[in-house]
Amino acid sequence: MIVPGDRGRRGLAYTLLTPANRYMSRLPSLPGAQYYKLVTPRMAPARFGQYLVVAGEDPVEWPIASGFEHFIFGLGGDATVTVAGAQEVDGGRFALSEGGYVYAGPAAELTLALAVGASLIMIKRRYESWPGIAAPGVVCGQLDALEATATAVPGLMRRELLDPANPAFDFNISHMEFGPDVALAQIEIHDEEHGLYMTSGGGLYHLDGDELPVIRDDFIYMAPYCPQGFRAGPEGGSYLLYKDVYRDGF
Ligand code: UGY
Ligand code: MN
Repeated sequence: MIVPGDRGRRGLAYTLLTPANRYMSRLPSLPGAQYYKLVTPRMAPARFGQYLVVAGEDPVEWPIASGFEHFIFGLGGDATVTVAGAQEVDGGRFALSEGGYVYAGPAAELTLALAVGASLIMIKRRYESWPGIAAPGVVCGQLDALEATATAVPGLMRRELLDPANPAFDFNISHMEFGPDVALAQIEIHDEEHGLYMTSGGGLYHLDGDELPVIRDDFIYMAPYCPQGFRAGPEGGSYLLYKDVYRDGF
């Protein structure tokens, strides 16, 4: 029987969470907002949290204490991230609208202000240090302003929101952009985990032997070693991809 939410799946190595499967959670700091946990470390073995936050009928201000690194990506509407002590832009105030993003390292104290109509993705992770390398500070940017670079697959471009050449980062965020019917070159099986948010179009995702249709606003968690592949549909597709990097898996 077809019911809302029938595309959602929980496999041994992945979850597919569609908008129809989401079920709202609450946080004391976000009265009236919609707060969805897309994945957290309770979904073993995930080592990060990824959340969808949608403002409610009133603006909210959310003070976030230091101790974790955060990545915030604007999906729509207006939000402001203030990082205490960060002077990179306008005294540490970063305006976030669609496609805007902020990374703040584990020492940062943030305040996230959501205007009515704002929606965003947040990623939270305990920073994994590496000897001789200082933790990153603050990075901000705009997806459209980043150069899209070609990959070995014709028709597949990617934009890197955090510098993939900088080993201070223990994760990267890439925007993967597939032309019509373009596919990843292989079924990948690797140690790194993924949080994937579809930003446009759709296609067929191969996840641990299952072939599942995915569309905009779907979320996928892929555990380490989850076999994975993607072929975009006739309109192409794109997704925002979290991947842990530069650490040895312990
Ligand atoms: O970089 C990656 O691991 C990427 N190719 N994986 C993915 O898109 N599922
Ligand atoms: Mn991968």
